[in-house]
Amino acid sequence: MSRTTLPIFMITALLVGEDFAEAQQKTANYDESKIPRYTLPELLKTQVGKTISTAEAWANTRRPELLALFEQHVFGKTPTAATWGKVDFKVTQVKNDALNGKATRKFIHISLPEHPTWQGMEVMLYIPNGLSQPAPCFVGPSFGGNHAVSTEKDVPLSTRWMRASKEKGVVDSRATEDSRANEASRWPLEMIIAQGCAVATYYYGDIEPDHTDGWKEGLRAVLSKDGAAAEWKDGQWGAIGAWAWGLSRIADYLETDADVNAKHLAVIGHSRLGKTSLWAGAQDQRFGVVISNNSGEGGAAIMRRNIGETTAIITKAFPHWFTKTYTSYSNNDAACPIDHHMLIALAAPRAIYIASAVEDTWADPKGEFLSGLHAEPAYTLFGKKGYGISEQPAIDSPVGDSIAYHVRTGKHDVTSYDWEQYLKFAKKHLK
Ligand code: GTR
Repeated sequence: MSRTTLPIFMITALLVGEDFAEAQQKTANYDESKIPRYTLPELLKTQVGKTISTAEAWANTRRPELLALFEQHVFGKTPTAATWGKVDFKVTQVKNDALNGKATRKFIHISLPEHPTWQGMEVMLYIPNGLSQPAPCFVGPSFGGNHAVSTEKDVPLSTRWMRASKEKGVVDSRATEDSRANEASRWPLEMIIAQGCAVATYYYGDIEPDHTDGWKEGLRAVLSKDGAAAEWKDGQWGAIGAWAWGLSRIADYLETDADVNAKHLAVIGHSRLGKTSLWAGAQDQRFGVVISNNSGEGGAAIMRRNIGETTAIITKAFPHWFTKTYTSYSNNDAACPIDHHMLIALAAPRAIYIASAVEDTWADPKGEFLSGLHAEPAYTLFGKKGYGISEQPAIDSPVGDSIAYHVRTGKHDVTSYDWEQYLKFAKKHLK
């Protein structure tokens, strides 16, 4: 039988990675009435059945317990500082008249001197000029590298592995001159700078190429005592954990940069990098604001809803994003001791913004809304307010206080509408 005569379900079975996920987008369930009944694990009840009723008990008992559950079942455990050792920051360039004189642009090379086989990460930082005080700063990873985020032609092209994309000018898994600014619409630098905020970003592939075998060439293999020969075991960190680690190392650097107020950091990410930003924000409390843009399954969406992307699909398409154990919840979500409202609650009492797009049904906008709603009891313990409503709001009508949400018009993307909300939100909460 030739491949073209194979039935569709058999062709799908042959696909892997991004292609598999894309094929599933066409056949997934998008019908609310077909979601099986589910019960969410209780946010304020510990594993031994103790009810959490104070902020103190949340901080000392439930938060550490939930963090450990997310390590064990979803993202894997981030190694401790003793594993990676010293972190070196080298400011490799400072340009005082970036963005037509409106900003100072710095490049910072972050490396691990005790692990020289890791090539390190290249951070690009824009700081508004003319401020009388250190700037609050957004910290987020990019899909395409610094040259893709910025419209400035003198930003060095990343030389690392890139996902195949003709439209993004990627040739033989490498960026080319045609790759410049392909992500600029998602990073409206002038708008952010004009609001008095700084932005620090790095290419997620600096940590690990985003494919099933990528870890062998990335930080996870470098830090493992068995190197690329290691077999990944239950509970060990996946790629999302490693990318999130990169965000915390940027926070480390920012603590040394007098132009930035490292007490006013907002972590942000889109899609798989939104899952990354949530996990970075859950672990690292230096991020006073956490932003999830269309993070979907494995991010803000409730995993038990089985609508759009499911645990079964994501762990088959992208097993490397998670710890191995997560795959065992494929078609078995009810057995997982957590759901993703708990990931949102791990930001408490810090401010968190969840954003959906109405056409992004793959990411389950309603499930993203619900995780924020069901995270609210953790915020209440601290006297903080959540959405203030219990039904998903109308399109383009942001709601909420310390937990905020919007579903905007349009597709899976980051737009200036999203950024307008994030800027207002960050300025309100980073005080
Ligand atoms: C999709 C994946 C989603 C989302 C997205 C992205 O293929 O199924 O979970 O992360 O990729 O990162 O763009």
